[in-house]
Amino acid sequence: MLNYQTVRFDRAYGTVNQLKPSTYPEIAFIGRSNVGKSSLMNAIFRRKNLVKTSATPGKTTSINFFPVDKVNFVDLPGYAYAKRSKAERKRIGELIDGYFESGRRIALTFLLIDIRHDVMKSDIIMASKLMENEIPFAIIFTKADKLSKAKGERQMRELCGQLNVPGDTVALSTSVTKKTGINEVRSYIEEALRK
Ligand SMILES: Nc1nc2c(ncn2[C@@H]2O[C@H](COP(=O)(O)OP(=O)(O)O)[C@@H](O)[C@H]2O)c(=O)[nH]1
Ligand SMILES: [Mg+2]
Repeated sequence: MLNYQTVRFDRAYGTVNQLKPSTYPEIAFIGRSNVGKSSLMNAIFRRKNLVKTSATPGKTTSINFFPVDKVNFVDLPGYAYAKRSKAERKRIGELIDGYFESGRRIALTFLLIDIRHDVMKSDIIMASKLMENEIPFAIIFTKADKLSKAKGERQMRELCGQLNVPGDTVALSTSVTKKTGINEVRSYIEEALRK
């Protein structure tokens, strides 16, 4: 079992060239701006605000590494944030693509999707890039507290269909406010690291 008490912030990378080759397997978190990546990482770590969260989207514009024992947790910048300049969107797109295309030791990527909303084109593109690059990934539906259990389960099936991912893709749902689904995410991380 990973000892999450050892978690710390290592460093932020603003360009793909700065990335050093993977020393440890990586667990990556990707999704739209404001979907809940940083909040989920804090919940997994049992930390309040180690990973900076924000009510306003578009805050993370770098790739941030958080080592836990001999595993690196990676907070990626959010995509699809309309209020960024065209140049900034391009830089972030290149950063995300570069991370997934540079042959790193990615043990698992969590693609986060807000359980309340239809997926966006950018989510479908992201899922297809993960598949293209043969990156192991699972879906996490965030903000599950916003829907009833039955509605949430229907929505998970519906959104997996919209994403065009294989039928056996693992999909979990989480709520950081109600602390549900977090243990399942931790277990799935352990499973992925054993492979
Ligand atoms: N209700 C609810 N709000 C959440 C949840 N996860 C994140 N949020 C809120 O969503 C906003 C964006 O979260 P953040 O973690 O910064 O998203 P990021 O941009 O993907 O890193 C913040 O206001 C969070 O408090 C959740 O499970 N339930
Ligand atoms: Mg964030």
